[in-house]
Amino acid sequence: MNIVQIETKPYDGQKPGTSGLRKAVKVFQQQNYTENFVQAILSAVQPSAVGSTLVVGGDGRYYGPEVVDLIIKIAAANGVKKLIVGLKSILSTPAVSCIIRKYKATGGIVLTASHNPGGPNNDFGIKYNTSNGGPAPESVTNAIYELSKTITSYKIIPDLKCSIDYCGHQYFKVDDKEFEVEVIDPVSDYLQLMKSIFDFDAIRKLIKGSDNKPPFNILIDSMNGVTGPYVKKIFIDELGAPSNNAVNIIPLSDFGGLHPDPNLTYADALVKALQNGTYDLGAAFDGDGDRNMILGKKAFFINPSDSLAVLANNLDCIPYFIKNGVKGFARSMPTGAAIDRVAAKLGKELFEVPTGWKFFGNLMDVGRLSLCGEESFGTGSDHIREKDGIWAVLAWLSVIANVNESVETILTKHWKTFGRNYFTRYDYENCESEPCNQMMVDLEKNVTDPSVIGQKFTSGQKVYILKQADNFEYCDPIDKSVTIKQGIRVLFEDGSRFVFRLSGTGSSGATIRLYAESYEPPSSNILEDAQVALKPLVQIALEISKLPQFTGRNAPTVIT
Ligand code: G16
Repeated sequence: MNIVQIETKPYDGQKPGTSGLRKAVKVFQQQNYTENFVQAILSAVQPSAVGSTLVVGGDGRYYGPEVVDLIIKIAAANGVKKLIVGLKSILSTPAVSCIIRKYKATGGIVLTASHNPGGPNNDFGIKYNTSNGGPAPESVTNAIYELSKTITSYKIIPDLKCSIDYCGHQYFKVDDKEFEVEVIDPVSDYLQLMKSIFDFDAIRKLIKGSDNKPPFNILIDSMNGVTGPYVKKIFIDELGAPSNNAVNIIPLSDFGGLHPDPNLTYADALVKALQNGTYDLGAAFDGDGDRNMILGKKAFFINPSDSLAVLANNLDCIPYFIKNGVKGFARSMPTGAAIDRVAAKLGKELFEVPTGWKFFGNLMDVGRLSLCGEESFGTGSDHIREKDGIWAVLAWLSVIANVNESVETILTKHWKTFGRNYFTRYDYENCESEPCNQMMVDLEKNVTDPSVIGQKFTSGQKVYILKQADNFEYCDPIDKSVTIKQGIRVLFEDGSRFVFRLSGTGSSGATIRLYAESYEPPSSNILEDAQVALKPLVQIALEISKLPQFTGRNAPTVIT
């Protein structure tokens, strides 16, 4: 096999965002664009790329199989020893993490733009995960970016032909050394891991019904993303749910035109299907299977920040935690602080990290973190180093099987014990970048001016007194790396707060996220609609930030 060195020129903007490089498919299809980035990854992880084993797969979106083929040819030319590839390029993000860890691989390349729409006119993405199975830390992504700015050539074996349409081992001779591609079933390793974490018999009993108990009726929506085969195997074949209780379970390269983001706006079909009360629990996942949304009967919505807190308080329903114990908890800064109250009650450490799952990895690796989550519909534990949508549903089913109560009752009882952290997020998607950047600069300047401390802001009957504001900064307790400018927080005397940050996962333009939160103690008003409860605070956030003036938007694209 002949290795060929191809001359190339750098492209601007190959800077990975919150989780990898995400751009329009057409951007990745430009001459050498994808090749440059793959070469930059392999060069950045040198010398370990030489003789290394990498896991490769993605969410099944358009352009994935072509990029897998390129990765095989470029990896072989760069001295990689072995690739473990998902059949037909399919591997969910949690499965990649599981497989990297199980087979002690050097790392993995995940082909996904997560919850962004797919197809020839939509998005593609590439991210690198390290040997702990988690998204590469900024030291690695910065190194990749720096290399992408100066790249002059890449190495490839154009004649290497390798099929990923059947499972098995394929061997090639490159430079007198053996190069192996192993194509694997995407589901089996992940299924084994789930079986080692949860009590499948108990969940099966719940779903099928037993003694005098009727079946617990679930509806799972894979939104035509990668979770389809996992859902079929786990919920239908293994746990006995009727086959029509899972929908959109064939991965499609354009997600069938859906926007595979499991929230109340884009997963509205699930919301509608649950409204008439037929189902006891509904769940949806995003394109690559790491996000989850959970609904109770009649589409009772579980906010992800509450979901995390409920699981934290009930980990003794899950064999994995009974066996391994519960270390600390963590959430991203914008995530509602409901879990902080559980941590305080249980006497556990609580970490507040910037947005991005990669910030949880170090804490898990040193054994200080068991359960973590983010408001962006991410929940997970130290069983892998990615958030895990299917794991989250199995965790909820374990709790329900154990306490024998409905989703709504579990959550209401939780609020009655801990009080309620009302939480909402407003997204303003696809705005023009420049005015958004300016809004953030102005906002930071205004709210961090010492003269605003103590200032009163009134909306309707509510008066908020500004206590403190900053742009969130984080020093990793383990490697001491410092990450700055992670969102502008404005805190008020009564414990309410709002946060503004720009999304790091979009492929073009800018998305502003506004997060608002307030706390009501158990004896107080805990059953109000979150939108009603938080409206005055949101009003003030819009006023202080002048968002409507900067963006020309009078309403958000998505409200959670
Ligand atoms: C990614 C990260 C998450 C993070 C989210 C934030 O999610 O993996 O840890 O919470 O981005 O997105 P944004 O920067 O748009 O607010 P995913 O599911 O897109 O990989």
